Amino acid sequence: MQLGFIGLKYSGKSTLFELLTQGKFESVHSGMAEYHRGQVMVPDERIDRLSAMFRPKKTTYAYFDCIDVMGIPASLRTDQAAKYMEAVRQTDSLVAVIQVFDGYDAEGKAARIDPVADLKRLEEDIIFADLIVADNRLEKVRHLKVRSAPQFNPKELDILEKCKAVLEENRPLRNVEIHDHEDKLIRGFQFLSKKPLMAVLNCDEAHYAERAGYENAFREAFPGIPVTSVSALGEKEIQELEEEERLLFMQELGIEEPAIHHVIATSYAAFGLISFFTVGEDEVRAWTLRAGAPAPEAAGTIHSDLQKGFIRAEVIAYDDFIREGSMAAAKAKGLVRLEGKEYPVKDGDILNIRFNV
Ligand SMILES: Nc1nc2c(ncn2[C@@H]2O[C@H](COP(=O)(O)OP(=O)(O)O)[C@@H](O)[C@H]2O)c(=O)[nH]1
Ligand SMILES: [Mg+2]
Repeated sequence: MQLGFIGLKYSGKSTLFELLTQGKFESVHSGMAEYHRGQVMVPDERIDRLSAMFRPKKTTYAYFDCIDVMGIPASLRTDQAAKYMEAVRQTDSLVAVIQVFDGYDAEGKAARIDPVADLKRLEEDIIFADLIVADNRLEKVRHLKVRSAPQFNPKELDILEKCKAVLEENRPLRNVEIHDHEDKLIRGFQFLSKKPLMAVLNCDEAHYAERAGYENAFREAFPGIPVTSVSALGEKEIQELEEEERLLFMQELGIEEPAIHHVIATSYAAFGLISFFTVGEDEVRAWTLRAGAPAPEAAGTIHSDLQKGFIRAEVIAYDDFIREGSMAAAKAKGLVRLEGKEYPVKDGDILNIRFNV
């Protein structure tokens, strides 16, 4: 799962990115764009608990790959911006970072704080970028049609025209019903407005105290876009402190839990994700999975061989396992089930995949 941070210039994308990746990231040059890529660990007390029980050689949390594009220009509607957007296009889901602190806006003027207006502007920009992609492809497809070229696919023409009509009405593709067979034809274009989106209101201390008001107004304007608030700079400044001091400062800033907790919780809801676990003496590990995905897909997350050779999954719910205290006790009570290819994996399932290669 890869997340792309988007937002107007100076909204605090890099500050939030550095906070969530704990400053561990690498620089990547791709075409004209430069971006930072890092991993955001998914904090999970269940993993801590399982790790304490199994005492494995290695404990691995689930993680997201995140990218933060450097030097996004003030206007996102230029050729230069299009190149930066290319990097974001490769990601699965988008995190919109919105400025809720006194500072400067993209044009260098004193910022006015208006999260609803900022997201509207951002949506318009990504819709505009998608329209350029759709138009370019439409031109080519129409050309193929005129020439009666064998590559011409009337279904592709249909779906592109449908997308273009939506975009021209200034609507994102996210909310449009697109069938799987249509989706296959346009997946390669990586439309930005089609990617799941969540928003993070990046507040300074004063505005953080009023976050409920901003969030409510935001939810009213964008009911389909999950939103949460952080105080990225404030939290980043206290990140280096010792635990005790950190808790004290957090209290002072009115921060009840670290940003990573509610950003991750919001992203799981926004992007329709769950976590499942694998356990053993070698490794206790959490994995992210699309909610509702069947067991073989979970197996494929671990390794493609496990999906190809999938036979069955041994499954026990985390709560059952903790209550019984050991796999042997759980098995004795019949709580470890054997599930087949159709089984939809649940959040907190502990899986052991049976497979042959
Ligand atoms: N007061 C305040 N300033 C912030 C906050 N977050 C970021 N900034 C400042 O705003 C400027 C732009 O932040 P940056 O993360 O580089 O924005 P980006 O252009 O979206 O990557 C920097 O000077 C940050 O220190 C915040 O929560 N409060
Ligand atoms: Mg930046």
